[in-house]
Amino acid sequence: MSTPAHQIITASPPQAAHFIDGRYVCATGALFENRNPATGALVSLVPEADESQVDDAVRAARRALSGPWGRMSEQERAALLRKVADGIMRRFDDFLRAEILDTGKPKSLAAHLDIPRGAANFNVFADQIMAVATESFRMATPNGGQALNYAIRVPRGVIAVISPWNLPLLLMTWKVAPALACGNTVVVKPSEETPTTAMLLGEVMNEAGIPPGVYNVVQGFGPSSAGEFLTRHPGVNGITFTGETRTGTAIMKAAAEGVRPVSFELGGKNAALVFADCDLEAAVQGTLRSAFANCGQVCLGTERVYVQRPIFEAFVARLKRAAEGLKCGDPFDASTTLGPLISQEHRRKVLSYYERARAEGAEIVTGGGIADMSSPFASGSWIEPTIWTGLPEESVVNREEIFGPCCHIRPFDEEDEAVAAANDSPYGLAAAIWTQDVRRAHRVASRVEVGIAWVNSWFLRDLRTPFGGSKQSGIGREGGVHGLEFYTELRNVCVQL
Ligand code: NAD
Ligand code: 6OD
Repeated sequence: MSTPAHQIITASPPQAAHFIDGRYVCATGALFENRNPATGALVSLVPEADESQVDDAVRAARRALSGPWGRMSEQERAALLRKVADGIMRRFDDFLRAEILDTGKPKSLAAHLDIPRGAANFNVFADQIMAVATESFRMATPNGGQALNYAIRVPRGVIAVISPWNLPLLLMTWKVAPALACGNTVVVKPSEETPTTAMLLGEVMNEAGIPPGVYNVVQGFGPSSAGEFLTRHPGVNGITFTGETRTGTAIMKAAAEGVRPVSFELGGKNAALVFADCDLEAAVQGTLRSAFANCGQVCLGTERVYVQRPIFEAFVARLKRAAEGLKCGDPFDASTTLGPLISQEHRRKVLSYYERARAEGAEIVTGGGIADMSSPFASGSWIEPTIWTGLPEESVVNREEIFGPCCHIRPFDEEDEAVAAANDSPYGLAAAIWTQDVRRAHRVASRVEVGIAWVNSWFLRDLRTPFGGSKQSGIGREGGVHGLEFYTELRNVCVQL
């Protein structure tokens, strides 16, 4: 790749950059601010990719398809992916620090979830690709002979990966790892809120021996910026996206040009169904995590809790006490359990729902406002964990995804009523079912309209299982072998014997 005059190219990562064709590229054009949500302090000035840089990245990815990468066996690719996983673990502290500064999430969460999962994603898809089998059929031919049909899986080509800010490394590598395992090349557009770990991964890719152009990163925003330039680029063969349902609609329109396939993990308005026969303390602790982990910014999180009437009062009282025990504070302090929201803008959105809940007549069990923080956190986007009761099902707060540390709890009497309420949503991502009755657990799990039903647990992940959403929560399933449908194409070979 020649170096245009407006670009500075380096081998090791600066504070923020694109990663194109195996090198860091810092454009001297438009820059945007990346701020630490815990303090409001500037983390880095990030270059915003223009159309020509996105084009550079896509071209690099296309060239790499016909280079050494395109000729590698599954074994060779799997071995490289394991080295990437090792590289993430070797640089654990760098990734951890970057993720905490970009998101404000507590170290206790990032160190146990985000960074280890970043590495695990590469190991699991290295395993999976070694176990892929395809079908074959022997047939009689009209001339009395025989033919053998067998299918092979071929990479789709250049995959655009558009990722969100809530679990940046985890969700980006969840797409990059299967894409690479299947032999594709990628151009990643991380969220503008969290540009750093995708960039750091470039150096790990180089150290692991992933050929230049296989993994590329362009920084920027969505509409009229890097995200849109990438999804509209005719050199992209498929788009995998995690984010809001509304954004998915825009990306699907871009994908229609050129009839490109999409794989979408979108929003949710997830329900927990807590039956009177549950282990109450387990249900309370599970709901505490599902409603408030990552400051409520988990797509699988619970925002609607349905509790059977005999235990309603006890459940509300216990969840209130547990929520009030969450500790806001320095994200780098191991005892901190609640970080800030991702940005002031997102806080304004979440607070508008807090206002709306009041206007719609909610009883505020706890929270409802901004968390009071002292220096240096006073300028961060902190917010109180909030629990409501008493809202009608059709209230806006009970229907729209808020993506903050809040939930509404409503009593129910009969199982059918709880299932109907849980299913009364345009979304269908996840549900958590709390009961000790095995028959009820299986029955309800088969009736809730979601991609993932957890029984007596939440966000317990086996990466070999299908992951995705029903209704407006997604298109397709990834995880295990299920992503093969998106990341590869089946080619039938018919051999006259
Ligand atoms: P978002 O949709 O605003 O942004 C996600 C990404 O899309 C960002 O990189 C953004 O720059 C990019 N983007 C925005 N508009 C675009 C466009 N027109 N063209 C191309 N790219 C565009 O989502 P977010 O705010 O980053 O994340 C929160 C949302 O993501 C929530 O709705 C949450 O439920 C959802 N989410 C879903 C899952 C899942 O697995 N289902 C996982 C995590 C987050
Ligand atoms: O665990 C995963 O693989 C996954 N995609 C989780 C999504 C979490 C949403 O915020």
